[in-house]
Amino acid sequence: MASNNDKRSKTEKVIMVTGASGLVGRAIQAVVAEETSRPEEKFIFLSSKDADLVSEEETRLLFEKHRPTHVIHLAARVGGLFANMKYNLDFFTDNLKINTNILNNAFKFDVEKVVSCLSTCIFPDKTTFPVDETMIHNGPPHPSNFGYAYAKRMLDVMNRCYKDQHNCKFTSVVPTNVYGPWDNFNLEEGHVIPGLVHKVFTAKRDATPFYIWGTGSPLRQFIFSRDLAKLFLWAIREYEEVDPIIFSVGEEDEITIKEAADLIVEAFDFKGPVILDTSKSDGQLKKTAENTKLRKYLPDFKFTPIKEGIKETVDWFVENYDIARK
Ligand code: NAP
Ligand code: GFB
Repeated sequence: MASNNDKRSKTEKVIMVTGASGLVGRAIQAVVAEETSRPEEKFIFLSSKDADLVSEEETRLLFEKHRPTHVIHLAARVGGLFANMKYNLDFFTDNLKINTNILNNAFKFDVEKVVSCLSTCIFPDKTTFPVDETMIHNGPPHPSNFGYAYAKRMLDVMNRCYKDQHNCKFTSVVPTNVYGPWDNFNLEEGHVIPGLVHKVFTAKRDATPFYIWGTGSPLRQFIFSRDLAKLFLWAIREYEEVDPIIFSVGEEDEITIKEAADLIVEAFDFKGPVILDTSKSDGQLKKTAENTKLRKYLPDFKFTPIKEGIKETVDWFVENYDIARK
């Protein structure tokens, strides 16, 4: 296939970002806009309106049109615990097709580097904690999201196959639960922090109780979307391994769902009743990850404190209620 940089200067990078209209993609757009511009880098931010990546042909046409040298691959069927439990099959088939189409075309179009996105929910459920990058395939994931988890594990498998057979530099990063502006605040589809933010907003407006689903005791490590965006840009520019790398706050920053809810209640200055609805599932009780490998590369990277990140997310939702996904 014609090489990418016939007319381009040897150093020019065309960085195609799939799934750029979502939580993580919008944060990457914001960080790139804030950064000192790098003339050798040209970013192309895409959404499903540009192409349905489940379609092999639409994906091929996208690569033909943009001829990227680098790809940050974020696009995926994404959802919280309750969406995963309801649509395990769709999360498996859609993500398997999307990821296969991206890597196959990245190879066909001579892409120099692909950084894809896994998730810490793909690690085995029955394991020792904290988990590290070597443990991804050590047993079944949690049943609530095994469809999504196996499709994401296959991304790592394909990266290794492309390295093995064609010496491609296709790699992946493994974030913990992400939150921030532009998240999906839909109560059925969304993740816990946007779900709780939406529910406190409504409870305060309507003077009704605020319901936290489950017991509130499961533990999570939350990474603010802007921090993750900075780490993605570091990875596409400097991370040279095919092996995955976990992007997470430290174990010491792990909090319970109830503690996250308390921070959201505080950010809204909500004074109404807070009720735990234990008829709802808790899902995975913990998925503690360690970030030793990241700290080896970036010992001084500063994560946004959860209290600050949650306040910024609450303010964003209040200001953008009309356009927010909900
Ligand atoms: P999101 O807000 O739901 O955004 C998903 C993005 O993917 C959107 O830009 C969407 O485009 C695009 N997309 C979905 N289906 C597509 C399709 N068939 N064809 C083309 N584009 C499609 O998701 P996110 O939270 O930013 O997640 C980004 C990445 O991080 C995903 O790979 C996800 O698995 C991973 N991740 C997320 C979390 C988390 O807590 N959110 C944690 C770990 C890993 P439209 O806007 O046009 O629909
Ligand atoms: O973010 P979340 O939906 O998914 O969090 P996971 C679920 C936890 O939050 C459970 C509690 O313990 C729920 O009981 N929770 C309390 C709520 N209130 C709410 C609420 O209003 N909405 C939601 N959604 N949860 C996902 C995986 O697991 O993690 C995905 O299923 C993905 O595939 C994501 O990997 C990062 O953290 O349990």
